[in-house]
Amino acid sequence: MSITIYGMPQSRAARCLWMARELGIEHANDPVHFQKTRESPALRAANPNQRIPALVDGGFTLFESLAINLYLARKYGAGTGFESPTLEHEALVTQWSFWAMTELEKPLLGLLMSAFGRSDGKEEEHKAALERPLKVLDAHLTGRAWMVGTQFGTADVNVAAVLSWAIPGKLDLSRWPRVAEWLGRCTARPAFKG
Ligand SMILES: N[C@@H](CCC(=O)N[C@@H](CS)C(=O)NCC(=O)O)C(=O)O
Repeated sequence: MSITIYGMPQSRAARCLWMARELGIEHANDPVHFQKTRESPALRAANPNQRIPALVDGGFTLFESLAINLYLARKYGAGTGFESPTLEHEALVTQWSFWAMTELEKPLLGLLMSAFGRSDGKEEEHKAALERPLKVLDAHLTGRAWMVGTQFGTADVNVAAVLSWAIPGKLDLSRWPRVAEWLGRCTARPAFKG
């Protein structure tokens, strides 16, 4: 069965490419540009929203970056730190993945766009919106190395993949030292850099 991840690496597809590399999955990348998503019939077949990323795994298609990562981990993570040993572990991985998308992504995107010269004039609003979730994350990471359980895993990839926009978005994380330190460890992984 062949696996293709649609989407240029400089997009949300990076999240799924990171996960695929962590899992050591053989995969192809069709680097559909985010400005040309409507020009790819193959992408449309995989994702009717015509957004990247999308996954094709044999005859199965899936969209939504973090849902793709949850699927890849569940399907290909057996015997690795990406396998959830219990229902509760899996539930926490899901919880933090949804949390990253709903609490972090939008304000981070605002800061990212601003750093790329496309400011919406709401930088202070975006920073204010991040205060509460970053405080929660900093408290969560107190006394623990990784998001869920004792090993680097799916929740780390999903949350760090979203939060990594803080780096190009020039968000100063020094007020949340455990977040900064954990994000540094996640983004130092060869599979992230790849
Ligand atoms: N929630 C989706 C968002 C996907 C998304 O908006 N992707 C952007 C690129 S990073 C895109 O495809 N933009 C082009 C478009 O909307 O036409 C996910 O995480 O997969």
